[in-house]
Amino acid sequence: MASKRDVRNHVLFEVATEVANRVGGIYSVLKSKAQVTTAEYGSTYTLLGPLNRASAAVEVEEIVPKDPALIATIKSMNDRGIKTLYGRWLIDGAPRVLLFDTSSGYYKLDEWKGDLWSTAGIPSPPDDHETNEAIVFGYLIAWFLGEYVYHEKERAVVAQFHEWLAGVALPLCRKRRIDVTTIFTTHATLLGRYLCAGSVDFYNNLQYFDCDAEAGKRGIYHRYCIERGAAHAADVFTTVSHITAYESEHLLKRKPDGVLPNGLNVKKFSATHEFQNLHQVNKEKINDFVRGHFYGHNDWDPDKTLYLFTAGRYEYRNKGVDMFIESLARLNHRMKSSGSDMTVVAFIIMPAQTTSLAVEALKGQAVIKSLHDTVSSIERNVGKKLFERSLKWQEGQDVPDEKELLSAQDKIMLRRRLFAMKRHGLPPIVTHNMVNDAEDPILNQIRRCQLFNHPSDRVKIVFHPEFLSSGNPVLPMDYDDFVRGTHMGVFSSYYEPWGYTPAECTVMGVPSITTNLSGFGCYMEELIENAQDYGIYIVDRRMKGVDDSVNQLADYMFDFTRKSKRQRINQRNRTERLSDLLDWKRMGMEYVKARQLALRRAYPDSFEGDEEPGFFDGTEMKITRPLSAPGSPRERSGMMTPGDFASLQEGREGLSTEDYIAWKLPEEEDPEE
Ligand code: U2F
Ligand code: UDP
Ligand code: G6P
Repeated sequence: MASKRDVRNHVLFEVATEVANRVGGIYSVLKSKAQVTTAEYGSTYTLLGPLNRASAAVEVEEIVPKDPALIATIKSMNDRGIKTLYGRWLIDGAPRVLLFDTSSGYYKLDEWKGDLWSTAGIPSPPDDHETNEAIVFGYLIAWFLGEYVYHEKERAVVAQFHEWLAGVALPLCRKRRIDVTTIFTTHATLLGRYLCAGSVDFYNNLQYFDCDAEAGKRGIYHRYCIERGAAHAADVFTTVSHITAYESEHLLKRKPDGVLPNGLNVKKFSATHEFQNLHQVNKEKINDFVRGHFYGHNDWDPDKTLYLFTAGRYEYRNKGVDMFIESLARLNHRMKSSGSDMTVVAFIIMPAQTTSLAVEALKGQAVIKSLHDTVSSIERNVGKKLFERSLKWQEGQDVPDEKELLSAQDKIMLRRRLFAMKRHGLPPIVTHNMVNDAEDPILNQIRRCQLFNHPSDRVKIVFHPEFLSSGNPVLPMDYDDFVRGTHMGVFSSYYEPWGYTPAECTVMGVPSITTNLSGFGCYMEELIENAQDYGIYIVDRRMKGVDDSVNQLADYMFDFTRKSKRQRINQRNRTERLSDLLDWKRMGMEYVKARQLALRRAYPDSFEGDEEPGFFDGTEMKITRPLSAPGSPRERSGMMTPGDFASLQEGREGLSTEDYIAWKLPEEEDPEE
């Protein structure tokens, strides 16, 4: 390999299938990270992805490239029939994107499949569309990179690939000795996801799985080969959390070089308590929904009601919905037997197959709206009458009698509304008509646990089998606003490489419960002493038996119901204060280190004399408990989660990016109650 390339002024490409195209969590990663990466690289950063015309039309604005090497490369590919779109992704940071129309590369599919088999030993069955897409995309990327470094001879090129779907190019770069340095970042492993969704004791058996056989049994052997090939062919291999690093070591047979945790683009309000106000405003909107949904049963005090929720893609076991419902049943029992005057409404937001909104759910909102309209109209009539009577009042007369203010007609109208609120059955669990009501795992678990929204239940359940949107007539709120209005998010995942949902709660100042099997949970547990004080609760699903974990979750929720309003407000302040920890301004540091390591591995001569960056040496600061005085971070060293992977949060020396500020615990604290 040439070693003369300029490593300081290198060019960066990031390759993924979710560039300007939302599918899952990788889109969240790329989009939220864009701002810090463009701040660092400017025009030398380009995201490469497949072209999805529908979403590109909305998210991308076409522009003309300026980099001569890029112009020459695109032209050469266009001349051979490959269609591309170069533009700016219309998000914060406005990064440059180059999207490849994979359909224009299908004329070479058979040739490429043959080549993949002969050069990398990776088979590909004929009828797997997703894999075919991955192959065409991978070959287009390898083609692009090969041409690009032919035209760009001065600067070094770093290419970072996310997930197996973008990984086919990695073995090709290696085989063809393309003069780029590569990073492969996996956000989950295929086998991990499949094995966990079944009923295996995953974490205790990680060392023992016969990966080839397990992949074969599930019909994903060829995909597994791509994933494993990508992990081995990359100069630097990383994952999003220590727990996934451990998993990758055993399932992909390469120990990751480091961990690149996921950050968020934290938006600060100018008034620090603004997020508390937003909680109140959005909680009112949830109150409105609840009044409608539970019409005829609103016998509890909205001020003594707590909103808990879980949300995500419908992965019943992986996302821990089984455990959440079971714990809610135990919580219900404990609240009843302790005579609690609180009510918990637990929301489950997970898209499932539905046919339409349920009539009963629509009716609930309509009934309450009519009641509201009628009461407003009566209010106006009464006000008008009271004003008229008062105008005519003379000294010596009685003040107007309230009984005369309500007309017979008003009374009839009100009576009608009250009768419309009578209901024979219990308030529904689910807001939609389900395609598979009888077999739906969530509904069956609710049935098994007998959480039927009975008046005596202190825990009520609402299952909303669709992602939230402000255009929905039943619960008209966007997801972010909904989260702000709740009191706590519960994500009791069994398989969760990172888990954006609890991180999003944190930056919005909403406490959350996760597990020590989620990347985010482990990360926070490592970083913060007494995470609970900051509103980060972590259920032990690793060392405890299932029953004990369920009880621990129920305990956390029960303790939460016993907090006073003042305590909840305090806790939200502390939670929100952690948001800087999750900002890409800090998290992005790990990406910087991974790129440095990749350059060092490909061009060792350029780093002669420099000291190795203290990449993975395992020392880490911990955030202390929230005290009135500013906490002094505790020096600690040693292992993190299983697998002996140290954190990349070290080795700040020698890194030029001033932008990635060191994180500091904010100084002032609320006094403890
Ligand atoms: C992880 O979440 P993802 O957003 O990557 O999850 P999905 O988009 O559902 O994709 C998961 C994997 O499953 C595969 C797909 C991915 O490798 O190729 N797959 C498939 O093979 N067939 C299908 O029909 C659908 C999916 C992770 F789980 C989160 O915890 C992280 O927060 C997130 C970001 O790092 O990455
Ligand atoms: N989400 C959403 N609308 C909803 C519920 C969830 O957009 O109604 C988003 C949520 O904000 C988060 C993502 O879905 O960004 C789930 O990401 P996570 O990392 O928790 O899980 P993944 O899907 O990546 O496994
Ligand atoms: C925010 C608002 C307060 C409100 C409180 C309710 O802090 O600023 O005005 O009283 O939320 O908190 P709760 O936990 O009861 O929803």
